[in-house]
Amino acid sequence: MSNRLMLLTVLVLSSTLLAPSSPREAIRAPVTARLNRDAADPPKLVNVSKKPKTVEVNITAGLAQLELVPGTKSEVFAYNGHVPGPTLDVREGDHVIIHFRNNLPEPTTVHWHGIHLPVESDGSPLYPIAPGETHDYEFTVRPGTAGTYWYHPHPDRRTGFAIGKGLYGAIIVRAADDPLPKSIPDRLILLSDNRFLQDGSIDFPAAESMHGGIDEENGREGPVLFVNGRVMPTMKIRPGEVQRWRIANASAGRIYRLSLAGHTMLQVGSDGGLLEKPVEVKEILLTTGERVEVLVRGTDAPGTRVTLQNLPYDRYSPQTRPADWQTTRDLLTLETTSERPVNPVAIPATLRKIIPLDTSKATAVRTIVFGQGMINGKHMDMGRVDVSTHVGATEIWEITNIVGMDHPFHLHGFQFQVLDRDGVREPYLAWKDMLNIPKHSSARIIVRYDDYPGKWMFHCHILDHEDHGMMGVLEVKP
Ligand SMILES: [Cu+2]
Repeated sequence: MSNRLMLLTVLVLSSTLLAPSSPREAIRAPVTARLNRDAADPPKLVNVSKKPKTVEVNITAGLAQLELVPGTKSEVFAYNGHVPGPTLDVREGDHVIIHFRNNLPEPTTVHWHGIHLPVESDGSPLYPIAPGETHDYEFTVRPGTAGTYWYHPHPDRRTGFAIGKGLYGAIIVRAADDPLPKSIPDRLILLSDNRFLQDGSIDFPAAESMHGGIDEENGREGPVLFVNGRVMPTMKIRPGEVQRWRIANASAGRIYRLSLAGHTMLQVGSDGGLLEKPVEVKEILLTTGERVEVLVRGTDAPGTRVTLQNLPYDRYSPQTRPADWQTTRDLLTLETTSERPVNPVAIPATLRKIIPLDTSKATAVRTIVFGQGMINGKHMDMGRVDVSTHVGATEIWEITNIVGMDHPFHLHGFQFQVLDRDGVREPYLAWKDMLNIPKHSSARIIVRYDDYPGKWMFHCHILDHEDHGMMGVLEVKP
């Protein structure tokens, strides 16, 4: 890697000078007039079951031609013909059955990111579905896990390609007893970015090319930023209205630093559902695969337009940092309508109780070292077990990033709690399945494997890193 990195450094320095005319930058933000479309939520999967507390849906992954960028057709991979895929909307306690068909020309899986489920339904690379094959994914939604999740393919070494081609969708798990007032509307904000060639095709440069090398190093990014598959859409809010935004990062490598100009947001949830108490935030750092739920209040005068922006965040190593990384990018417009003001709603001071996992019960401390492209000095081997444990065990994982770029950690199957970052105690309790580990830093998490024995994945969620082996296997024995 290091020789290649040096080579890349030279190439990037020279490519930076040439960048403005690069054909890979051909499609940027298209003409503004075409952009102001409503940030309509993606369609929802239709429940075909008549049984109580049962959700039965059909998902087919296949090829499609879609206008992702207005005025340009792209060949994509799509769930039920849509990018993003239709939203899976379920309730705690529901039994969920997904009849899945793979109409793609390559093997795939569906991973239900963040959902606590039997290992056979996790859609890890250990359970591929061949072209033309079908598979039923099945799980019961655990009480206490209401929140925002997402689903995407997780095939061996092809995850970045398959998601980049268009395979990603949201999952909303609703609570039996949500403490937030029912009058608060919720809006999905599913973030993604992509890169296109002039003919509209999605740009996946050859692995051995200079751009392919930069993608492998950085994690593939693109200049076109999408919210729910739309470029710079408009969302509306009534004066005084409070909206619940469910924000998910489905990008391959981009880490978002979100800011709603002039507004604070009230964070109420993270990956595994609600926090104990709302937290006022000015900006949100959202790593790949991560989710956050925030309340946004319409405090502006009718007709006011504000922008949700992505502020610069330096997750990169200096060698391959994009030339324009310091550019602030617009994601969506929030427009205050001239409708009559909404009566104020009271936000509860306490959302729920999260019981901290007991560090004195930990039976092992695992050391996980993120190097460039490797975990603990090894590349992924599906035949190897990297961490072996058993159902019921509580463990502390000490995750250290020894290199000069961020690596986001993801654990399949089990939500964890963050204990501390660089020795600084986590300020509040939350259930997490994603944790950004910034360059040259470390964090400690605690996890309990309550049930569901089997072989689970843990990995860096920069898709290019994961595909190139930055992944390990956790075996939870019965
Ligand atoms: Cu990584």
